[in-house]
Amino acid sequence: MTDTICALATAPGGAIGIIRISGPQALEILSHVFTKDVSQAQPNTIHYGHIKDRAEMIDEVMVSLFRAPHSYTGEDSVEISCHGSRYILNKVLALLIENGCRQANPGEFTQRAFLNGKIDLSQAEAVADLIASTNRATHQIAMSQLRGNFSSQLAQLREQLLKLTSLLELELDFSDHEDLEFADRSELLELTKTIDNHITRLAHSFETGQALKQGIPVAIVGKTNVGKSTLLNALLKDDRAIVSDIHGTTRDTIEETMDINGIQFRFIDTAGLRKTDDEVEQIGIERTIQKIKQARIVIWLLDQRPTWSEIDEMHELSKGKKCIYIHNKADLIDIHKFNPYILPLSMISAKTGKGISNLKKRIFEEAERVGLTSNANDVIVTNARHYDALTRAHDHIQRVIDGLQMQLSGDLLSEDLRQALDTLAEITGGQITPNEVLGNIFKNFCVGK
Ligand SMILES: Nc1nc2c(ncn2[C@@H]2O[C@H](COP(=O)(O)OP(=O)(O)OP(=O)(O)O)[C@@H](O)[C@H]2O)c(=O)[nH]1
Ligand SMILES: [Mg+2]
Repeated sequence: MTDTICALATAPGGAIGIIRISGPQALEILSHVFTKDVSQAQPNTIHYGHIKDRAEMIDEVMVSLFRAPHSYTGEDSVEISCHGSRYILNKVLALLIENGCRQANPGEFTQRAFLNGKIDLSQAEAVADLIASTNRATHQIAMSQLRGNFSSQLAQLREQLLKLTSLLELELDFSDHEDLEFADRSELLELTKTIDNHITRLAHSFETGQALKQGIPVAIVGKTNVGKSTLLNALLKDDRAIVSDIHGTTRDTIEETMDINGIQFRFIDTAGLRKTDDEVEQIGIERTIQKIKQARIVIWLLDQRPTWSEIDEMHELSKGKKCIYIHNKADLIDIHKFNPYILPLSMISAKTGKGISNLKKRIFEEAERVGLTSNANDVIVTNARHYDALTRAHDHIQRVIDGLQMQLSGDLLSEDLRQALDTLAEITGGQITPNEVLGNIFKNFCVGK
């Protein structure tokens, strides 16, 4: 990392555009194009001046100076706040390149922060997640990961694995001394199981992480014409789906995301369930059944009292799902004459909007109940690379558990232990990380980060 890199760090079109420079020559190169020589200036200072191309003034700017190792990248760095004109920004970048900078690759500043030991790999990935976060939940997860909560849990697992390794090694070193007794094997087994539980818990959080990232899937299902599409529109406050009194209006599924209390939900309007000879409608109904399977929460919408066999059918189709039973078209019901259902359910009118805000509250509470919301310090795995490593570490630990139970000797277990350690180290980049892995991680970053 002997070269000095530069890039535009802000999205084009704003009033201000920030250009970042990082590397050993950062301050010298800036001084070539700035009205003031800042090559010997104090770190953590801001300077007013002009960017110039020989005699021509390009822009009036503020520059912030940072010195290694106290900067984002851990190198000497500069941030130039220019006016946000595309012409100015391109001109300043061209000037910097002309004076010895190289245009940065996507994520290269963060990659340097990682290589200089400012953050570990999972924290670097959290930076990208933070930039991509669109709601409170994904923001909180990324923040927690960036602050090192995940890293410290991994460090704790590493410590326990090392302890286990040393206990097994001790057993090996003194295995000739039959009269000496070492760590009780059942204690080793307990420790291994504790480690495995922790790894499994982290791996399982991936499903929650995915749901929070992509929106918790909520399927709106029921018979034809009960008002599913009207409900989707009412939830979104948007005329998204076609509504008509013709049975079987919705054929394909319609998905839209929406925020409730900072959690993203993905509502899925589906084709109404009924017996039909229409081939296209039949395909739609099959999709409805697929969507029920993929959903975390199922809203069963009704507009009349269901029969026992219909109730059985609903239970059968949505087995294992969180179900919310709702009676729609409350505006058509004379509440005094209404015969209550066998199912516990609430009333709404998708058409008038009555009961919709209560329904939203209820949906949020159901998500909370199944552990789909997040708190500031929760560690929730959202990254497929991390999930993959955790799953592999779990497999190795599982083999250690089996081995301990079969009374295998320590040397037969140590290989799997070492593999588990290496696999977990891949997450934080503690092991030497191959270039292609690094390339894959950082290529999805924006330039300038
Ligand atoms: N009075 C009243 N009518 C409603 C209400 N909700 C929906 N409707 C009407 O019921 C009819 C069917 O509504 P849709 O939303 O298309 O029903 P759907 O369940 O999506 O129907 P399919 O797509 O055919 O399965 C339309 O004429 C709506 O205007 C309501 O709360 N009250
Ligand atoms: Mg519909």
